[in-house]
This record gives sequence, C-alpha cells and structure tokens, in this order.
Amino acid sequence: MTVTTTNRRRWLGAAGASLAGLWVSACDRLTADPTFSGVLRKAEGLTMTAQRLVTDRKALAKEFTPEHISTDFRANGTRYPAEEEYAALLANKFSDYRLVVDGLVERPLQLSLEDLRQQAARTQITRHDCVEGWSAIAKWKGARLGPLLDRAGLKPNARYIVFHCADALEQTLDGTGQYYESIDLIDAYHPQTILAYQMNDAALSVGHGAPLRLRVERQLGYKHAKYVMRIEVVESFENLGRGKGGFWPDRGYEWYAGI
Ligand SMILES: Nc1nc2c(c(=O)[nH]1)N[C@H]1C(S)=C(S)[C@@H](COP(=O)(O)O)O[C@H]1N2
Ligand SMILES: [Mo]
Repeated sequence: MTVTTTNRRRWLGAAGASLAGLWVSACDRLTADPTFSGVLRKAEGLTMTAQRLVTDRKALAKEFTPEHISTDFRANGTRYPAEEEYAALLANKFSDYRLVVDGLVERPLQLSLEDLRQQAARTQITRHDCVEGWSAIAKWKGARLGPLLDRAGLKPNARYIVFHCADALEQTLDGTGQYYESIDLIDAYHPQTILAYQMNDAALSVGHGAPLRLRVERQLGYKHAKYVMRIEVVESFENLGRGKGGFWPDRGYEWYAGI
C-alpha cells in the first residue's frame, strides 16, 4: 500500500500535476490526462522489458546436429597448465582429482570424476563463441550444475557460483593472475549449464580443460572456465581476484557476457 502510494505520488510528480491531497479523488481525471497515461504506459513498458530479459535468459542456446561438429576446434588461453599440482593430478590420470564444492552451502562436497559421472548428465552440441572473433561447434557431455548445487544445498544468502581453476594465465605477485569465473543463479540453474568431462564423445583433453570445464552456453567463451578445481558459492565478488568476478572481468571485460 505504502509503495503504491509512493509510486503514484512519484508518477503524479512526473506528470507535472499539482494536487497535494487530491490524488485519490482526482484519479479518473488523471487517467484521462494524456501526460499521466503516458507515464503509466512507460512504467508498464519497463516491467515488460524486465520480464522479457528474465524470460530470455531462460531460453536455450541453439543446439546443432552431429554433422555440424567442427573438425578444428582450437584450444585457447591456457592450453597446458604449468602448475605442479595440476601436473601431479594429470600424471595419475586425474584419479586423485576431487572437485571441491564449498562456500555458502549446507553440505560441502568433494567429488571424484566417477562421482561426477554418476550425477544427472546432459549432452549438447553447441557453438562456442570467443570474444576474439572465432567460433566452433562441439558436442559436450557433463554433470548438470543445478542438481549438483541442490545436492550441496545453497544457503539463503547464496548469489553467485565461482569457478576456481588450476591455471594462472598471468604471473602476478598477489595471485590475481589465477583464472576464475563466476555466474549468477539464473545461469547456474539453466538446463544447458554443465560441468563437462567429455568433448565429442572422448574424455576432455588437456587443451580443452581436463578433467572438468564449465559450459555456460548463453555466454561468451571466456566464461567457460577450464581446469575447474573448486566451486565456491558466494554472496559477493569482494574477496576474489580484483573484485570483478572473473579473470577477464578483472581486466575490463563484461562480467555478464551474454550471447
Ligand atoms: N582456466 C581457464 N579457462 C579458460 C581460459 C583460460 O585461459 N583458462 N580461456 C577462456 C577462453 S578466452 C576461451 S575462448 C575458452 C577456450 O576454450 P577451449 O580451449 O576449449 O577452446 O576457454 C575459456 N576458459
Ligand atoms: Mo575466448
């Protein structure tokens, strides 16, 4: 009630009407006033735009058929993490790998690749679009992120899902060169958002992010974190990297890279 009154008063003000105390009884006349109706229509338009934005974000990315799969999907950014920890995992064919899920969750998890393969999975043939101007199509299979987060149980203040990677793409003294990315809960629960362990029916190669990489199909390539070691659920980006929610966002790219 209070909100409605406040909004109405604001619209009245915007419509340039001077009617202190008169607004209820003057309602009919106001609606007839073309300026006032225009303001109302604008507010309605805003709601519709917001609605459309949310609906649009839930839409599926286009999926392709096998004959569209690219024969030359390049590896970009880090192609072979130099870190010792990663080398040790690779040497044992990732049998010691455990994906950590922690932060604002009720039940922190540590999942082996076998555990991840047991999770609800999705397979999709999609196009990857890199901001540098190239695209490629591949078939991805992986664990759906939504059900995995439900297994961990999000705490009420959970807002973003952060992916911590094994590689430092830039050497900095303060560690802010470590690759990481983050997405909001709309993308986290999008049906095509998966933690991929297979590409084109084979185990993910080192170049493409072994043993696990994110596919977040409604966004540009740099959001698709490779070499994911840890998923952290947070309320804000404050204590991550340089505070913008991702390695490239920290360096001036958009945090939300929708396509
Ligand atoms: N950990 C990590 N993830 C990363 C990158 C990276 O350098 N390190 N590069 C990003 C960029 S810019 C792109 S286009 C894609 C490339 O994925 P691909 O190597 O499978 O082609 O991974 C993204 N994820
Ligand atoms: Mo990219």
